[in-house]
Amino acid sequence: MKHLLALLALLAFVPTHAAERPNIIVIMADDLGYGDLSCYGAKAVQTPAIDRLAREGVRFTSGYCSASTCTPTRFSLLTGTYAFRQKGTGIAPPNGPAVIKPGTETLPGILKRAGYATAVIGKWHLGLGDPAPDWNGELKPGPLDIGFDHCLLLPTTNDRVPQTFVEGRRVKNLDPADPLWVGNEKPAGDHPTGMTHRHTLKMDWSHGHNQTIHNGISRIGFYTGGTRARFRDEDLADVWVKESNQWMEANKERPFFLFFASQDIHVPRIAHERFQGKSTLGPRGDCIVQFDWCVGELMKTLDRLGLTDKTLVVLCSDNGPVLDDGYKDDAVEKLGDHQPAGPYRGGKYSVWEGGTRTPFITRWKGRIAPGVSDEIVSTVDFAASFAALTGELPVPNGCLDSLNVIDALLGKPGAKGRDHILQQDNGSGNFGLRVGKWKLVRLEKRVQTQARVSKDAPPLPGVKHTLYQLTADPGERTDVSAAHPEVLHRITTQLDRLITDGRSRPDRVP
Ligand code: NG6
Ligand code: CA
Repeated sequence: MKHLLALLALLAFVPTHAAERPNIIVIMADDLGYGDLSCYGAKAVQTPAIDRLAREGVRFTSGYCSASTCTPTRFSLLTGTYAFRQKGTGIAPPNGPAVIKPGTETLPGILKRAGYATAVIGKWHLGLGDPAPDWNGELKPGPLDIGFDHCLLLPTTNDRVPQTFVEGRRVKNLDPADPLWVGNEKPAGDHPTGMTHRHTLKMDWSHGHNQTIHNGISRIGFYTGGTRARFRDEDLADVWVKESNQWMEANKERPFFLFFASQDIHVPRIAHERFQGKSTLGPRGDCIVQFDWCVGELMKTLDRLGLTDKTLVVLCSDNGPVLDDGYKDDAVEKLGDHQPAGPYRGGKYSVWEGGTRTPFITRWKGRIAPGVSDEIVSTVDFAASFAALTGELPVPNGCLDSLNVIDALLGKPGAKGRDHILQQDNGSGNFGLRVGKWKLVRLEKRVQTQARVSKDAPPLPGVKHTLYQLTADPGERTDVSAAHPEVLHRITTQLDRLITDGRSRPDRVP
């Protein structure tokens, strides 16, 4: 009887689906464009480690992130829901609260249910605390409250204050005698900024980024204190790699999910000294080289631990490329004929293809047959897809836009990806919707109408739709809406429904 009960108890934990439990590593670059890797055609910079991943796995030509800025893409990656459905998911400010509330169904939460160890290491940029981060106390809620059991974070962005790590729920190495203060107003007294001490900067700013100076670089926002807790930009890549390697080693006996969120190649682009000057593209290219080195180090660890055959690795980016994003770092001057977005139009901040169609590679040695796939897949799909892989299912009212495209992600012959991909920007109301070869672009516009009573009244908002045929016109140059009114109507209606329906994942189907 005792044995029977023990057996029943054990069976209760065995998932009903035939689950596989590979380790899963999502490596997300920051601001890396479709054309920025040599395996995607770049000539001015070489990325041998990522090229190896691509050779050993599937390189997607229609892999997307869900938004053209960081916070909304990361929100959707972790929640499986389009960011535009929730207010406050635009680029998070230094003192922004936690954007993902505890209780939300999340990718790490699903994988935790499946028995995974879960960690996020690197850039967070999804806010901490509620209603604001308590930098000197507990930073709660944060990653540990939405499904991760370990984290080492750059809390916002490398150009936003503060330049300190967060480990678990605390600022790492914070000296209580030197509290950390973060704010929007310049503190009283002698507080050098990028405006007052511009001549001292090691990298000058071009727009914004002229407030508190740290490590010779002025940032967005003000902060004081926390001196012992501050990092050097040059050391970030090494810290992420070391922490990830240790964490993977410590968790090698159980399935793990690692979200490796590099700040490369976001501004300020300050690679470690050993990578400086290693590309002809200036600091932007050097950071690509550094990012590639990180990928190589993580793969070496998998090899050393004998985990390469047991690990699904996914490489992606959080939004498309940008050149001058606020610092004078020669990104424009040294560009030459390098095409950061490949053949695509636009980049970071836009809903043209360049904004979200980004490098996307999956590798699972021995399991994924190497190749190139034109199937449409998105970072918003990780939640439902990895759930399916591990024998789980998102709760019916969660992960509202995450589709199970696991077979396409694993490159199975004949497997279909998405039949449509919705693209958003930072939340301004602009959208792209690609359906097969068609791409609809909806841009908010300000229209003048009879209804305006005086010239001082605000203009009424409106939207403008244009249509492109991507096979003939991948660069989205020629609006063909007049020639294809029925397609325009069909896809506009589809976009309106995607927005108003509140979800796009069928609630009953895995
Ligand atoms: C913008 C910043 C830009 C970058 C971006 C967020 C200015 C002028 N521009 O507001 O430099 O920080 O926010 O980038 O301050 S993201 O990749 O994290 O979304
Ligand atoms: Ca980004």
